[in-house]
Amino acid sequence: MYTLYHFPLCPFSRQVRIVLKEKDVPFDLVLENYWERRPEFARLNPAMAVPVLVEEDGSHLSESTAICEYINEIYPDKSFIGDTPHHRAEIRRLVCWFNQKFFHEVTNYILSQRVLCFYTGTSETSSGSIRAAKANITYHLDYIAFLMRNRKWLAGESLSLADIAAASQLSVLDYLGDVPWEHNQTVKDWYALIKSRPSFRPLLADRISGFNPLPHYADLDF
Ligand SMILES: N[C@@H](CCC(=O)N[C@@H](CS)C(=O)NCC(=O)O)C(=O)O
Repeated sequence: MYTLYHFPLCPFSRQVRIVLKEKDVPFDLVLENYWERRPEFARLNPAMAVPVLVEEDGSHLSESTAICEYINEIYPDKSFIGDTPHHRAEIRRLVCWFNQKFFHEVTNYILSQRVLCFYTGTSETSSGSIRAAKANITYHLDYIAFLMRNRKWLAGESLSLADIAAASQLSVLDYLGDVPWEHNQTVKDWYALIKSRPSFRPLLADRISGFNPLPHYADLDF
């Protein structure tokens, strides 16, 4: 049995949780408040970041993409990283887009200004960051809609790690009520599809103290 060190509103932890569930791989979750910087956690991942996947023999892996690709390789049925070199390259490009660009332009601003400030007892330092995130997200929603003009899913005709990466970022923001779904119906429909998958259900049941999601968060017909 695997153990996943995670934080419920960490998009990278969510990505790994979805992949494990999609593959029907059983795992236990351990809550890691990563800002506490526990020495025991540093021994699992010197970068002090969640997620970390620990195997039964004690070996451990970090970095969400490395973990997801590792799981995909060990459980190759229903691959999420494409079937041709070109398709794989496109999936990896988009995973990178959402894990880096989207995260740094949107999710990280909101997470650090709202959630981390709350848990660490520091006051919000920059309302400008939240304003920037709210402006930036509309460009990313437009980009998702652009990708879907000729595709069923973000990187092609089947669900891939690109969709899982994008939906993980958006689900964190949706929990906090920060996704302007009215901005683009195509994106909303795509998210409704991925949100209705059984692998997504545990995420919709997540609750963290101090922050209640809006009622539509767990509603499949939002
Ligand atoms: N590149 C890493 C990013 C993980 C990450 O940034 N996790 C955040 C929580 S969402 C974290 O633990 N940050 C703590 C830190 O960077 O000190 C991955 O994909 O796993």
